[in-house]
Amino acid sequence: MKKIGISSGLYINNKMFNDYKMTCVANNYMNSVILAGAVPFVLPCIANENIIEEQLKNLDGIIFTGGEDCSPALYGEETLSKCGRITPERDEADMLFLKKALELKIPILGICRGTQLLNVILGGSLYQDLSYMEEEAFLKHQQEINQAQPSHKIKIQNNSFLKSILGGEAWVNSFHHQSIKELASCFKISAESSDGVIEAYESISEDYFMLGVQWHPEMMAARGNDKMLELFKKFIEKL
Ligand SMILES: [Mn+2]
Repeated sequence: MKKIGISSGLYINNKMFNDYKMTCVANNYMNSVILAGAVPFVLPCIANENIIEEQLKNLDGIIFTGGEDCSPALYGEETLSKCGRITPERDEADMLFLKKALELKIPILGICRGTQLLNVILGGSLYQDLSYMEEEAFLKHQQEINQAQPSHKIKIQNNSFLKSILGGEAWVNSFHHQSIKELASCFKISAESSDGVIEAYESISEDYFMLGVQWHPEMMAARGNDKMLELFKKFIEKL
């Protein structure tokens, strides 16, 4: 069975030990990978290149998961007032994971923060809040309904890998207040929402398979959405 690494974050959820950080990642990622027929391995958020290299050597694919905002310094901007919480230690660990994954040519699936992070590390930038877009996004991208419930549509580009999975249009959920501004030159847009938000991209080069999605397919796939499960299955088939 294929082995999929799943990036994680560091969180404090113990009042007694308020500097007691725990490696955390939502179970939906693991459940989606298992439902798609592969084996998940949680990658602890540790910025140590040697450890990361040893971990990645054994993996067939990596999922960069959702989480906090990326540090705007990564794309050369000062932090604006509407930027959310940033976690430099996670940024640093994720950067090393990406560097090694590219060296080892391990295919990557980015989800939400993961998608934004790959874009900024590879030379792109973000709107620190959707309200900073030149023409402000009019859809509700921070939905307030059940996480498995889709809330807006995306239009998917012809000739994209994503189209071979989801077709020309799909309903997605949405839990992001930032979005891609400049797309890194190694990517092409795979999907956009009707208000001009880049909702998915994929790598141009066949040598490095990367697919980034701005929504959370794992929340939908783990709760019975077969179309979104197909996204994980097709990613895993490609490995
Ligand atoms: Mn959205």
